[in-house]
Amino acid sequence: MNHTVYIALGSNLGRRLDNLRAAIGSMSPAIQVLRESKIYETPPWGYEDQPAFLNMVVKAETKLEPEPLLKNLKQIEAGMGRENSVHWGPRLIDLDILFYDELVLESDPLVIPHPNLHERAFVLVPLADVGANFVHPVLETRIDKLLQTVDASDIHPLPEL
Ligand code: PH2
Ligand code: MG
Ligand code: MG
Repeated sequence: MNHTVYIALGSNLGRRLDNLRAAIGSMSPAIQVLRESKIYETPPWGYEDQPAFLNMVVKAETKLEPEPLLKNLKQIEAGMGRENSVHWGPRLIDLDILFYDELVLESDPLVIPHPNLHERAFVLVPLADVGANFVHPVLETRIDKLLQTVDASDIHPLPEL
């Protein structure tokens, strides 16, 4: 049984673009990336005294259940040298599960949909590239509609290479 998942990627340390690419390349063969958003440079949110991020979102298909999927993403973060970082602080790579089908889950290591994603332009802008008509299963609102409620004026796509 295949599940559709949306995964957010972020990096604001080191070679940020390489970090995003390496993380996608390191995903388990059980995670099949279907679509990649554009890559955006975004001002730091939450804790502002840190470098700008690159953010993107991928849409993927996987047979992995949520916990093994999270485990694979955490392994990639650790393998790329991410240290246990300050809450909302700088990181080499951050991989967050945004949605897992229409699942609503509130377990200890894992909350799906990702909390507060609807308030974050750095998530909604790339998410709309790959899932504009996906309906947030808790808010019951389409992603493109949620995007209209945030200020995305400082979220800029990187020029295509
Ligand atoms: N991630 C955070 C905290 N703040 N700001 C931006 N622009 N992009 C992020 O990915 C980000 C953030 C915690 O994961
Ligand atoms: Mg995050
Ligand atoms: Mg995270």
